[in-house]
Amino acid sequence: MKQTTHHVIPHILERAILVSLVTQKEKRNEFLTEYSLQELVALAETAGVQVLETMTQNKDAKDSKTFIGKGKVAELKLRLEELDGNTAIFDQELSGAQVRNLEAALDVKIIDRTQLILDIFAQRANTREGILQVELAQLSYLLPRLSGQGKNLARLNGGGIGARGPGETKLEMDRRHIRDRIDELKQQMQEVVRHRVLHRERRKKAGAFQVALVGYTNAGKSTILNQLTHADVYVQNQLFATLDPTSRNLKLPNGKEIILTDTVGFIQNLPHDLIASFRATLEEVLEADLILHVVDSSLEMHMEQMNIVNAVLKELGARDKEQITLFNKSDLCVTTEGQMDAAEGEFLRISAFNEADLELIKLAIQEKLVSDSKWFRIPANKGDLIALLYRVGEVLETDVDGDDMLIQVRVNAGDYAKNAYLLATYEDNGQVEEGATV
Ligand SMILES: Nc1nc2c(ncn2[C@@H]2O[C@H](COP(=O)(O)OP(=O)(O)OP(=O)(O)O)[C@@H](O)[C@H]2O)c(=O)[nH]1
Ligand SMILES: [Mg+2]
Repeated sequence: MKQTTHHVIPHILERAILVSLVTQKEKRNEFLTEYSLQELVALAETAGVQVLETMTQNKDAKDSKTFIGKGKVAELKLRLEELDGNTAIFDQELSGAQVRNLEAALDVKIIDRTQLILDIFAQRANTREGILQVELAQLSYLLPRLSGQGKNLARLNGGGIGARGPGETKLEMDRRHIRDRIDELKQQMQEVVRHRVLHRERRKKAGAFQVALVGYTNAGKSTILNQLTHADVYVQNQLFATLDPTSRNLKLPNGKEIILTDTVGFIQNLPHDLIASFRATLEEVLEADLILHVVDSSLEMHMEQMNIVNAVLKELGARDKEQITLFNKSDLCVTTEGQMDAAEGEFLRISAFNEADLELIKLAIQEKLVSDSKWFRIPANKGDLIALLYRVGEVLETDVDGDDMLIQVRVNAGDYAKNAYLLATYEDNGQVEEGATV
């Protein structure tokens, strides 16, 4: 049991004991559940909660009424009284009935991991899209947890977690109102999504190579974006510093520009309602030509984090994207060969604060960009095809060979397919001389 601060800190709403239940099933992955509880402490602190102590129960299965067992509920009640706690935060998702039963037994505010994460997102949201997405996720989470028709949400009126966020005034509504609000939010989201899709299509039309920074929260994604593009994205040693995607142009050593996008971080047990609500944002990842998977290699847990990120990518349908793994924060640790074996495909060992490493990242992107392209050999009498090549993709390099023009293009698959009958015969595979390559 971890003892932490017991004196009352003014201005802090929640003084909480954090509770985790390890069932037989989860026991197989003890390392992960232990780490999950540590992460819950970090999440709670990020949300502005004073963490009093943590508590774990090992049990065959969860209790359908109170989640943890009767004896553990009594122990928790005692500790909350002793430490003057007013909140219990559970590391796993609770049902509506479990929340009500625990509230009745303990007479404190009951929060679960999902609610805590949603609360942090609510605090961070500052774009219209982000705000809509968070409210949608919060209400979708809340709806099935309300009991009976017209049950009011009095327990949410005290402020703090569960009551914060864009929808806080709206939360005093019954189910029907919540349902109406969800519909309304979905409609507003459609408008935002339409904008985003338009924007994305414009970028795609422009033929730009798109690279997404993806990874576990706090891995260093925003730092890398800032370092590479001199953007000023918020960087903080905390979970979920970034919520909205930010895109910036990045010039590669060969002079070509690509678009680099920073995205929201992942975490284990990322709430399902959140993934669903954030689909529009996460689709940035699906649009990318290349994923830079940022890993905080200074953490003991980094392999597990990598696997979690890959699992979420799979869920999003982005598993087959080309990936370069960036083992970041190398300045803090010695990375072993064994650690690198787990990376899928290519990897680089870097520190976001090392100039030479930043160059390596740019070169690695450049290499992907070039390997993604085709060469065409256009005879002098087919000059009209050159204009077409500029339309079906991004021209990377041109050269002259006798009367022929050699053109390297990163083609947009769709545009190229439509024109393949004109262009395919002019594809030039491997006949390019040295010096003509980038
Ligand atoms: N020592 C060291 N610290 C780093 C490095 N890269 C990032 N950091 C630190 O790690 C912390 C998190 O960095 P962010 O860039 O905010 O991480 P992120 O992946 O964007 O995190 P979220 O937006 O919360 O998902 C900050 O305190 C950074 O200064 C690195 O290479 N070395
Ligand atoms: Mg970030």
